[in-house]
Amino acid sequence: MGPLTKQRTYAIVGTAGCGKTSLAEMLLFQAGAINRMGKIEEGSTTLDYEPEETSHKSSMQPAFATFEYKGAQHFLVDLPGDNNFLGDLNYILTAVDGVIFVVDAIDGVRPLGRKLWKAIQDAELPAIVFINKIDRDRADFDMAVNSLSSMLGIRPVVMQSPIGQPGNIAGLADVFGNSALLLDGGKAVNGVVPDEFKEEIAVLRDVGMENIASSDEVLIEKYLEEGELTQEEMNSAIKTGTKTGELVPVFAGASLLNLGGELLLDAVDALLPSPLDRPDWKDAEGNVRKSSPDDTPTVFIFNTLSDPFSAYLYMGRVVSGTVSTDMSLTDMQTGESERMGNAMFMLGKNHTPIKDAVGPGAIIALSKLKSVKTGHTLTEEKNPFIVPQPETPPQLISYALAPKEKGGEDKVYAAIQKLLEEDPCLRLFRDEVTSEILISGMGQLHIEIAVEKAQRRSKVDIVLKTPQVPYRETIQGKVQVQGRHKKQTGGRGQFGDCWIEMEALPRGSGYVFEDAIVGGAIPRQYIPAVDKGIQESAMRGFLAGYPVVDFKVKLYDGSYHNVDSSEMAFKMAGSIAFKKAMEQLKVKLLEPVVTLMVSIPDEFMGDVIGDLSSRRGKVLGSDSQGGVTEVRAHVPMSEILRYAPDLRAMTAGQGMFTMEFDHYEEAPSNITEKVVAEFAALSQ
Ligand SMILES: Nc1nc2c(ncn2[C@@H]2O[C@H](COP(=O)(O)OP(=O)(O)OP(=O)(O)O)[C@@H](O)[C@H]2O)c(=O)[nH]1
Ligand SMILES: [Mg+2]
Repeated sequence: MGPLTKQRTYAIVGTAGCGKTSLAEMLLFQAGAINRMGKIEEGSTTLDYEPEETSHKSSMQPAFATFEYKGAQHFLVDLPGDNNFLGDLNYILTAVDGVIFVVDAIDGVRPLGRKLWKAIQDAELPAIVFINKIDRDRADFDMAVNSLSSMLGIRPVVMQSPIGQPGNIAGLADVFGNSALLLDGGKAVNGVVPDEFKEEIAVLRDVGMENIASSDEVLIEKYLEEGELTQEEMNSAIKTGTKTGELVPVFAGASLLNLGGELLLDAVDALLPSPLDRPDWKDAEGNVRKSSPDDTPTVFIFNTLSDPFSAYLYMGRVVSGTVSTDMSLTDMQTGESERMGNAMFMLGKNHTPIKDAVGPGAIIALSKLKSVKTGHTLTEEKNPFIVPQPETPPQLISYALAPKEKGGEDKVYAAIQKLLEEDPCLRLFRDEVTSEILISGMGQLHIEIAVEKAQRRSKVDIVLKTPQVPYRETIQGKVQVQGRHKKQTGGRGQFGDCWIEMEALPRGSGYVFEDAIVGGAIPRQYIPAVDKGIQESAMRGFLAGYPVVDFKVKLYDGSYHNVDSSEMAFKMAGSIAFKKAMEQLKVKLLEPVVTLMVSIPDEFMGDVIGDLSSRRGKVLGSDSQGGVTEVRAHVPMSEILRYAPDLRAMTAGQGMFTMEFDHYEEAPSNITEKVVAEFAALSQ
């Protein structure tokens, strides 16, 4: 265990395909953790090792690396860039102390980049920026830097600037020094900034110095008086600015050419915080953990990976204290005692046992645990602490699944169920009535890949059927009805009787139950049964089999029988009352509406907007910058389920989009009719 002041724990974050995994590969190579640089194109990188990742050439789950750089331990997490695989982003951000935010030099910051940046800010993590792919023909470093301020509203300070022409890059210049890395026959060698680039670098230096000065009241005065800051003043201001988010230092390079890696590692060392700098951890009960090796040993499990040897690896971040392999800690969610004996360091799919002990900030893999799951906290039972649960976005889309061969439902269900352990954003349901299997996730690709994985691992053939739109039903108005269940068959009868008032609530309210029984018209113990009967019927829907939402039930009267009343009978009474109320009220179908963000070259804007209105979309706004237009719109989910191929066709493959659930809206009557007819056909 190296010195904790030098230890770094950070995530690599950025939009799809900007080069995060390639960057991690370069960093691992520079640090000597691997002795040859793998390539995405060859499927040979250290951190994209799952077969689905190598075949699609894209990351689909977080990957971890532990390595040493200049005598200090680094814990790196490489994240996917696609929204489909980022449902657990907040879990990862909880586990790290800083971020390398990667931006593609061709695209600059993209719409999803804005969302990622916001998550980093919400997690209060300092970040440094790396502008990658500066070697590419169409790379535009200035545009990429400008997009940082225009899209993210941050004050970038360029620390390293590419020199040369796009497509013919000469190297990297240190903006605040005179040194440069010059490419010579494909290798980067140390040198000085060539004369022809000096002026350009001087301009960047002035802009940077002014930005640095503006971040600090004392410095700005000195700068305005003297027009200069010393190297020491700048370094310390950048360090503080990075911590507060006031300044964001920008580095550059080309991961594929192994250019800029060492400078970036030095920047991580100099500018990102150590675990000791981290603010105290607090839980919902007001308990505190200091990010110190002397506090109570505490580990937060923030991710689960599948592993060929021990089924699952549980990834933990040491929150506080010193964790050694001869220790047992208590799972605070289950009360089980768990051994730390199998703690390991990760390097892609490889792991090595931890020999001694690790302090705060360490990212470790645990295996052979009894009850641990993602989100649990392990600590000493006598001194409790529970890391608050990070938020995950709601599932966006559901598909029905079927086995290729008849009768294979159970096998298909089991195959997907195995994935749930490692993927907190996947949901699996089985309709008790139709026995249909439903899978929900973050998007189409998320579900397709999950199915691909399940097929490979469990050797089943699965057919993915049409996507299911999660419609809802709701009511208008208010009524009072009686639900009476009475049966006399031989011996003991069944009797339950309730009066309810059912009324509509505003959109998004869900379901509210009010117990207004006075004088024991219904005995206490049967009241929850009425509620349950109503909820269960509401789940089954009325119009088209979708859950009924946004309504209130007031239970205000009823009667019972000393012998014949039971929970079951009152549940039936509740269900009867619900159905009666539905028959008398106006029932409406609600459809989910998503916020869609499309980013396209300017010239396609007209086509894309026209197409969105034909999908009943409402454009909320658009922004154009650097030749790229970003359109935001509300669109009913049913109209946009298969948007990817259409957008590709419309924009010659240059369009990108993300979407997330926004709200429910009353469906137009033609849609309602269609959905009701489909349901009727299914239930025949
Ligand atoms: N020319 C050039 N290509 C690069 C560079 N860095 C990465 N690439 C290529 O860009 C593509 C995407 O690289 P990845 O490393 O998979 O990017 P990523 O950000 O990890 O992608 P996701 O994890 O799928 O979001 C691959 O084809 C890489 O070879 C670079 O500096 N220069
Ligand atoms: Mg990747």
